Amino acid sequence: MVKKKSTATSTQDSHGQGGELHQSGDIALTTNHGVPVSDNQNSLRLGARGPTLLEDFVLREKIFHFDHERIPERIVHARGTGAHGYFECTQPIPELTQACVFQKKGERVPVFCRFSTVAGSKGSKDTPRDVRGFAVKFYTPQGNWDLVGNNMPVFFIQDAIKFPDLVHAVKPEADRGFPQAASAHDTFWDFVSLMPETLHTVMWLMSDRALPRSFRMMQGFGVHTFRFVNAQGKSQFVKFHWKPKQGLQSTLWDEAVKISGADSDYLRRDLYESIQNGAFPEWELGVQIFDQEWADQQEYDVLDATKLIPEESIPVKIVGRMVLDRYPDNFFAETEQVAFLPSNIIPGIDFSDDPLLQGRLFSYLDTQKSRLGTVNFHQIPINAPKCPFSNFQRDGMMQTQVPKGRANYEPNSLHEVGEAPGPRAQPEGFRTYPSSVEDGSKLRVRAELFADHYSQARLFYRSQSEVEQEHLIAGVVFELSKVQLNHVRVRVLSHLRVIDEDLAKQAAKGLGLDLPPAATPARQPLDMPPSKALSILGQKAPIAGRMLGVFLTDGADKDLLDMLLGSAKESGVSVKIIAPRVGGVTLSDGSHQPADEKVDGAPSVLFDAVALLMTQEQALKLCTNKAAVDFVSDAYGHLKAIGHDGAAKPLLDRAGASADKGVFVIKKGEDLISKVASRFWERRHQVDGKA
Ligand code: HDE
Repeated sequence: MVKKKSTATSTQDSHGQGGELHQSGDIALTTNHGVPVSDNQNSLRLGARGPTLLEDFVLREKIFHFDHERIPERIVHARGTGAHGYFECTQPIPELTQACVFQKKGERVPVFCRFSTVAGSKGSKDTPRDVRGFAVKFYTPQGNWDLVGNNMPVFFIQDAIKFPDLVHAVKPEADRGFPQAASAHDTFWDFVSLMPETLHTVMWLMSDRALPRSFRMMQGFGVHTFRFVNAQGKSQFVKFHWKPKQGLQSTLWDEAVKISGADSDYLRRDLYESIQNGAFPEWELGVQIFDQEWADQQEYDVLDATKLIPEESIPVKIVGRMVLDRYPDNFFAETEQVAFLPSNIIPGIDFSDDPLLQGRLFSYLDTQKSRLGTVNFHQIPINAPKCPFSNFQRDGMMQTQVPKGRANYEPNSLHEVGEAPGPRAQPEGFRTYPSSVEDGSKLRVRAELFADHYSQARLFYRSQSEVEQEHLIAGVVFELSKVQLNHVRVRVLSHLRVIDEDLAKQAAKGLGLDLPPAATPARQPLDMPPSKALSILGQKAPIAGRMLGVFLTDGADKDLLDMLLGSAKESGVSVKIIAPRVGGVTLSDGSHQPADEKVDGAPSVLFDAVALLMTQEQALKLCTNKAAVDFVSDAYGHLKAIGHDGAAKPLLDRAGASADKGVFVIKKGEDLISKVASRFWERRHQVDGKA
């Protein structure tokens, strides 16, 4: 049920002598050079059945342009989707930063935000087990600020020099070209097993965080420590957090696998549909602020991107909100061509010496040149600042600006003879914070505290709820079962022992392997107090923004359907109607109800909860329809709420879905809508073979 934009123009149809359709109308179709085209169906030939002529400039231009339509995909984060919106300051913080976006309550700047997977290529699926990119471009009056983060607050490696190795290891294996978009293979885990600094992020990767139900239901993190600088030149450190108003939600692994078959565009469709339906996704922007003195007292190094700062040690202060309210008009022009640069910062924000961040400052600028082909990529509308920009950089491929006059150098004295001298430096413009380094020697070494590879992996594991720990262990067992090199599995287990003995035991049990001796840590890990904020299940799960699948047959109770739809609307829950055939059904009162989907095309994995409204006769019929039975058995197996009208009982029985707190007869719409965001975890042992 998506609203469509339409632009009506008049079109006249006619048919050519070969029966082909010709459409003419009031908007002229032209060549790229503006020549009106009379026929967009036939190339120029010598006679109706003769050879095509080289002279046909219309054909040649069209094919020539088509041949070059693709640009290189991003080397990582190739698959993504984005949206426009705004950032609004809700809590001014001039005492912390002079950044213009944080000065005045209620002040807004436009943003463009792109979400992505990391490992897969552009045509891969939306729901692999993977980190997600969360990149935001703020178009501020002082230039573009890009906060290029992820949905996890830590990263695999500590030094940019290891990034090509990490990416090679996780991408499809070099000789065979697979697996696509998956970390469950030898080379990734080989790398992990030899690089214990990866383990903290690997814990996140094996957890529910790597299986987001929606881009709208993920947190975002700037990851690195940055600096804020205020108007007096005083600086403090800052970590950035995005907190979704829609709450956090993940899919189960079995769901993710099935979603990728049912809808490989699941997450981008979800973003598109929610924006088109006016349910604009929203996040709060929060900051953790600390100074050098505090940083010096910690057992970990704040410049190490494999470490987070628990919210319990430094609370997250909410300073603004981001709303995404407009889907791009054109995917290629905007989402594909957007170029994020961590080096895009504005006065009031500065970098820290995090060696990963420092490497990124080079990489992104460099990669845009090879992806977008020109140093002028900043002139593409999606990348151009929305404030005036001018300097003496000139020319280059695809230059679209037409500078006037001869001032293309500086200093110049052309103003003395009345000519335009061009732009001049601004003393109040961006100034790098004059931080000092303790040791001024040139060295290829890591700072000592970077050697603690296990404390925060342990912190993360121990901060998960029991259910989440089960998922994490299942993730490790699944991935290591796909690893074919036994010595790699064994080496990973030796690291898990250092993280948490029980985790290692369960993983070894799941793999059917003996526990090897524990790895020897470079630095003894510490026990940090568990952090509630790291668990998804410990947090609120709002129902607004969720999706209900209503499976109907002929004769379904019209009143119950109306109650469900009314209650869903009131609570901001969207609904898809599923029927045995897409033409829809005839309801109990004889009215016709169209369907959004046919049951075979919309399995229950696509919904947060389901309703079954049918007659007993139809329910019995559906017992021999595999798609209908799977619809119910998967909803049950995935621990979702299943509301029904009583008549669906034969189908529930056939699917093995017995009544429990989550499988119930609906009397009123709220009965089901209030449970749309819940999973019935106590049911898991009915379906996981452990009962
Ligand atoms: Fe990236 N990363 N990255 N990365 N990254 C890219 O830039 C790189 C890292 C992130 O939606 C590339 O335009 C290096 C951390 C996002 O367009 C490339 C290192 C974090 C996106 C690149 C890192 C990220 C990218 C590929 C280690 C979270 C997608 C295409 C030093 C804080 C942005 C491109 C979008 C994309 C390099 C590590 C996030 C090759 C060298 C840490 C969200 O430049």
